[in-house]
Amino acid sequence: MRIQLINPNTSADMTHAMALSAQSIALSTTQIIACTPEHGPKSIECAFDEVIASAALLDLIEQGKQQGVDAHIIACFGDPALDAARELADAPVIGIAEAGFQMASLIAHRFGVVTTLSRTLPASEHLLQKYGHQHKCSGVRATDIPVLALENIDPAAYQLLKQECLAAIEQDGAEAIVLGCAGMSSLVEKLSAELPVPIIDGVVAAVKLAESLHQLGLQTSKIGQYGQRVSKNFTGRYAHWSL
Ligand code: 2AL
Repeated sequence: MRIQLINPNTSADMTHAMALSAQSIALSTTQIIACTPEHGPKSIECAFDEVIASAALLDLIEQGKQQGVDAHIIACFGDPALDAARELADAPVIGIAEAGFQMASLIAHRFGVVTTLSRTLPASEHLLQKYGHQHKCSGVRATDIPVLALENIDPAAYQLLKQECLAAIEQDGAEAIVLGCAGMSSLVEKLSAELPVPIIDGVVAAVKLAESLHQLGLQTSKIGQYGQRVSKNFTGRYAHWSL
């Protein structure tokens, strides 16, 4: 199968790192098509970044659809534009936050989330509520490590991340940890070796969910919320979206 792995920020280095994680876990018959938008924020760390990134992200979903990919992954922990992408796509669209929560809830009574900036805490809490996972979550913790500082992470920042994971386990009662950023994907092995609970990276969780859905022949439901978007004219730079 072919999985389109979209990094919605414009950092090509981050795309490369997550593509390596995805390919390392994927079946030999799975091809990962990693893509980076040309226009948009270098990293996504607030609601403004998400909204600006979403337009280019939807262009990439359309591109993947034209290429006939079998699944799309939105590899940013805010799951930006996930519902809109599902309206657009026929193949499954998986957000890494939802994938991480789903996987964690299967193997732990309660899971913690450890993410980047404190200002993103309400957004993560909001997603937990939206997906109905808030009762399974022991809490969301921030490290205040900026997304781009996760690339070639320095030892002090790594220790901070590990300390927050430990605090989630020891103080909040987390029995598994969901990593709250696609940029943490390359750290999952090291953290798993050093911490006493399962550590879940949403990128590889999404790859495995995509492969399962594909093998089961399951597509996005086109009845109801994720049905074809409403037909209308779009103007100006969005004229290509006219239906
Ligand atoms: C992210 C992420 O996964 N990619 C990005 O640009 N920002 N998440 C986050 N919590 O800041």
